[in-house]
Amino acid sequence: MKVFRGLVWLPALVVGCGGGGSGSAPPPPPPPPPPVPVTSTPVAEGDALLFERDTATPFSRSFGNVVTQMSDSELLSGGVAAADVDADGDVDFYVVGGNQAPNHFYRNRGDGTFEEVGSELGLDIIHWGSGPAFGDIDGDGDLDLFVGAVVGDPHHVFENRLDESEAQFVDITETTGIRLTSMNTVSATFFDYDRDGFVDLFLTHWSNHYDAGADTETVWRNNGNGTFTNTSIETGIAAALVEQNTDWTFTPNFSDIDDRLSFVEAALGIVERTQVVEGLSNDLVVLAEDRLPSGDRP
Ligand SMILES: [Ca+2]
Ligand SMILES: [Ca+2]
Ligand SMILES: [Ca+2]
Ligand SMILES: [Ca+2]
Repeated sequence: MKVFRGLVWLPALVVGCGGGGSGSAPPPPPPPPPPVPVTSTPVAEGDALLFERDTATPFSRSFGNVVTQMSDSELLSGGVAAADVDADGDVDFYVVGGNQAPNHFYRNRGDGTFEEVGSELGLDIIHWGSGPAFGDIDGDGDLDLFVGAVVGDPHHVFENRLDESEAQFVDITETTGIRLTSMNTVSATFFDYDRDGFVDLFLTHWSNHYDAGADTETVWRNNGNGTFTNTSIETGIAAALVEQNTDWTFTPNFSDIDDRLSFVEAALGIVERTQVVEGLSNDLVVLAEDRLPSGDRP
């Protein structure tokens, strides 16, 4: 078993020096302290920083790949969502990618091993899948699933009915109202931006081209009845994205960066910029962005 050892970096210590006597000229500043050499320290077996490659975990995903050339968009296919989907106390994985083999669901047995049960759970779809995300869409306490896709392949929304008679996930895409014209849906995340108790869906559509005023299909408000409404324009997100005619968004994330209790922020990762967006009631407002000058944008 190969063991990857972490490196411990010792930060340089800067020691402040006082000085100066009353009534006399201040002494010259002390010379800078000699640099402390940066060293690496092997981490001992059993140390908390130790990571191991678990070769015993059956995570192999092999299939005959007949694709000889892939477009830039097809290269974006893939992704993993991790969550305790069956609520047994350990994290399971849903693995997406390529159209050569079904997506896989790896159920964590709790003993360090996993079993692939994608077919059993109804999640063994084949498509140019991407950006899976778990979220409790219907608020019944279990995690449902959104799976994106690229190059115009269909996305999917699954309701978790593991505790019901179906004992699997059920594809509810048609009834959700989520209709996408974007060719690429690269990644997704759930977040209750309007704080109505139901998680809303945020999608990123890398490489889609837009005209002014276009709908970017980014924000989907959960109506609480199994359907979603596209609120990309009314929230201001669409206007922020179409400014440069091309949607370069991927990896949407949310965090409360300023500890203001009634506000939340969304950071949309974009190739040449990161936006911080503030959510207030039904409105999303761009607070700040770190980006290249317009002349340097692609
Ligand atoms: Ca589990
Ligand atoms: Ca649910
Ligand atoms: Ca359910
Ligand atoms: Ca909501």
